[in-house]
Amino acid sequence: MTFQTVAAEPYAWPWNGDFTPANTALIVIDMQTDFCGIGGYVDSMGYDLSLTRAPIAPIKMLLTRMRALGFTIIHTREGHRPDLSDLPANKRWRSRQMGAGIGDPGPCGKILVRGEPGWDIIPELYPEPGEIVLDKPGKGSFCATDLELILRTQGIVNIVLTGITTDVCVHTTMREGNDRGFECILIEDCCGATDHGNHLAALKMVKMQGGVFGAVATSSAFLAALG
Ligand code: C5J
Repeated sequence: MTFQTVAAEPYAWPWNGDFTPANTALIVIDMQTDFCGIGGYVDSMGYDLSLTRAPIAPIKMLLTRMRALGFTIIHTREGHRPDLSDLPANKRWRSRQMGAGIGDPGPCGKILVRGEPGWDIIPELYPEPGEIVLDKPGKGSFCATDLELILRTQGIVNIVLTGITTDVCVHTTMREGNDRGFECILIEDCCGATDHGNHLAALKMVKMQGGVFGAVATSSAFLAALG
């Protein structure tokens, strides 16, 4: 089963038209309570949760369709070991400046610590049995994880990026994937940032230089390509 290309910017994606469930993975990045739930990390820093919650419904639609078509689905979770041995001191210090110290107790348990309630993926987008769940200590999904090994082993060449936040974990993952030769597309309404201007700027950055990191499309354009 080969799909038609996606009406994306700045080019019809993927570049070579080779788009099948066997060679394409959907990555849902960090849809955790800590990033979009009441009392989580982003909420504790005082950011507007409506911005990071906006992609929930569009992701759900994409996820449902791509699950049904047999695409590889990968969920990521940003978080640290309970003993915080993988938490850089500067990352902790910076978060404490914002009143939301990573590793410190909060309304949803210890902030961004594996196994805590706030670190878990939100119920609306919870992984189904058999889907890949990747724990990452950093912003990018390739750093200190086995993501590249999984993608190469599964024969994945195309990556569909969704999740939060557009300008941080989604962008870092897209850049890392692009540098490794993966063909990336960011689904704009399936992403959100803590600042709307940063979301828009992140989309614009992808589209420079003929698609310096890949392409950008709406979920409706992506779903239209799936038929
Ligand atoms: C951040 C993320 N923004 N998932 N993490 O700290 O983008």
